[in-house]
Amino acid sequence: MRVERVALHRISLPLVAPFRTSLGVEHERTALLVQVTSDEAEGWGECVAGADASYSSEYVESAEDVLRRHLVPRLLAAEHVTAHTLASLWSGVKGHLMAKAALEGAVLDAELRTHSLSLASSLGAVSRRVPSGVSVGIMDSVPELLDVVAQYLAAGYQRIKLKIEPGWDLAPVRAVRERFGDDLLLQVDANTAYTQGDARHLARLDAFDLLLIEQPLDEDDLRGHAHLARSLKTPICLDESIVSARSAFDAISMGACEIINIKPGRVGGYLEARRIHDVCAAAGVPVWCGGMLETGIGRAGNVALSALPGFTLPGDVSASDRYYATDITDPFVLDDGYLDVPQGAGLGVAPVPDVLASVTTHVQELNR
Ligand code: OSB
Ligand code: MG
Repeated sequence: MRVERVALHRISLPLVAPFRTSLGVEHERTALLVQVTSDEAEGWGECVAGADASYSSEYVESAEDVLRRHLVPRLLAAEHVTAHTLASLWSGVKGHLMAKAALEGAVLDAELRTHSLSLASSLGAVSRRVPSGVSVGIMDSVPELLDVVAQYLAAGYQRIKLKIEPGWDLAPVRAVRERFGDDLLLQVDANTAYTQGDARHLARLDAFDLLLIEQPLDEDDLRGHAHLARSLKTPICLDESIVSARSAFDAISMGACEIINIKPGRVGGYLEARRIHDVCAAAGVPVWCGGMLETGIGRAGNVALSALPGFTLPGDVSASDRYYATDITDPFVLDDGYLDVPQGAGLGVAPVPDVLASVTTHVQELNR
C-alpha cells in the first residue's frame, strides 16, 4: 500500500458525566484522530493520549507533534507499507507509543479494507460478541456512587470497576459489595495512587473478594508490585506498567501481576497488543481490554481485540452512551450485557462526517 495523505483531526467531545480518577477529572475527551488515505482505501485510527500528561507522558499535542515531524514523514516517504512494516520504519523514533498506535491503527484499517478483512478476524478473534464492563469514577458521596452503579447494572453491565484513591477505597468498595451482593464481579483501579507503605491498608480490601486491584503503585515500580503482591490476597493487575510484550513478560516473571489490562493505544497498537495477549496466554495469565474513553473508532478496535481467546475477563469496553450523547461513529450498543464485534472490513466503522465536523477543532493535512 502506498500512503498518499495523512490528516490529523483534533476533536473535543463532551462526556455525558465528568469522569474522576486519582489523576484528576475529565469533562470532555480531547483526542486526535488519524486519517490515512492510500492508493486503494482510507483508514482511521484514534490516539488515546489525554489532554494532559497525568496518565502517561504523552498528551494530545505531543502526539500531534511527533506524528507531524517524525512518524508521518517516514510513512509518506515509503513506497510500500503495511501495518507490519511500520515498526522498522519507526526504528529511529523512541517511545511515543500512543502516537504510533494511532497511525498504525489507521494504516491497518486501510490495509484490511483493501483486502475486505475485518480487524477481528485478522487478529484471531473467536467470539462474535464480548461481555461489557464499566469503569466508575470517583464520586462525591457513597450514596451517589450506589445510584450510579445501580444504573449501570440495570443497563446490563457485567462487571463494575471502581476508581479508588486514598480516602475513597474501603468505604465505597464495602458499600457496593454490601448493596449488590457477593455475585457482583467487582474490581478496583488506583491509577498509581498508593505507595508500598499502604500495603496493610490495601490488604483490608481482601475482605471484599475483588477480581483484582489495578495499578496500585507507580508505573515503573515492578519490584514494588511484586513485593505488594505478597501482602495481598487480591490479585494485582497492571495497566500503566505494561507498555510492550517484553514488559508484560518481565512483570509476569517477577510476580508483579497475576492479570494484565491490555490497551492497544498504550502499547503501540493492535499488533503489539496481540503479542501481549500471546505472551500472557502462554503464561496462563488472564487479560482484559482496558479503555481510554475512546470514541467509536478506538472502541471498534478494542471490541475486536476483546474477542481473542485470552480475554477471559470483561473489559472496560462499554457502550457508546456510557461516554457520549452522540458518538462520532454509529454507536456501540449494549445488548444483554454484550457488545457485538464489528464484522465489516477493517474497523467496521468510520466517522459520520457531520458529527465529526461538529466536534473537530483543528485539522492538519500532510501530503506526499
Ligand atoms: O486507568 O483504566 C484507566 C480512562 C482514562 C485513563 C485511564 C483509565 C481510564 C478508565 C476508563 O478506567 C476506561 C473506559 O471506560 O474507557
Ligand atoms: Mg487503569
